[in-house]
Amino acid sequence: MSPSSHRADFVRFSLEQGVLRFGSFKVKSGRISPYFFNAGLFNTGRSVGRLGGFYAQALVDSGLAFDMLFGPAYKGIPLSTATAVALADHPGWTGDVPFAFNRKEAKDHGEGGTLVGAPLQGRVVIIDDVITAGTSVRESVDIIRNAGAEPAAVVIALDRMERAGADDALSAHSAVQDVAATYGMPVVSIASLEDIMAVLRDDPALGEHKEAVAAYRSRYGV
Ligand code: OMP
Repeated sequence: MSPSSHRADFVRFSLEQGVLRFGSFKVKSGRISPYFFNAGLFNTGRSVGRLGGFYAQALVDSGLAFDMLFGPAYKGIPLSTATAVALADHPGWTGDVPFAFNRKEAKDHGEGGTLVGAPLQGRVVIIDDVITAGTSVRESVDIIRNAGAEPAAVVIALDRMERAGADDALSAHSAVQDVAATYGMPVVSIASLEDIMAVLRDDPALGEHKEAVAAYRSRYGV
């Protein structure tokens, strides 16, 4: 299957699961968005298993070389776990990929510390859902570097492709482009706003949302 059909399949899967919704949503930037992607709603065994397959496929298609995965707490924890499981079964990948994640609060007893899972080493791929301000990526990069490992890439589920900054001072770049430039590492997404728009164009049942999404994109899109 071609990468573009994986992207359309992922948009349809997210719609089926109620993860991608159309309407009116206030997002982290304060903008009112005509769509919202809530990865926390991939909340059954089958759906999170399939989601892991999409992340694994995006990683294999990217051709990136990496040694392990890191999932930032909290949402990145099931995402990185599901991706590692899916990679183990993926025909395009050989090996058994280690993964790690962080706790939000340090433990002072038992195993202690804030890191759980495999030791952070080598080229580490961060697995996250959406990048809006880049807060979670920044924290992950610090954790990985402090452990002496190398942040190698980020894989996200959806690239919203929107310009960073306030309405009266919009940046020329998106948060995703800023992350890639700041840390000198690729950001791979399973799907993007462009793929959502392609599905809206192809599916008459979704046609009513097309205009609002196109208007949002022309106002804020990169
Ligand atoms: P950063 O880690 O700062 O980039 O923030 C990511 C945030 O984006 C998440 O915590 C979500 O609340 C939010 N978000 C989505 O998950 N999906 C969307 O479609 C839009 C947003 C958002 O608020 O921009």
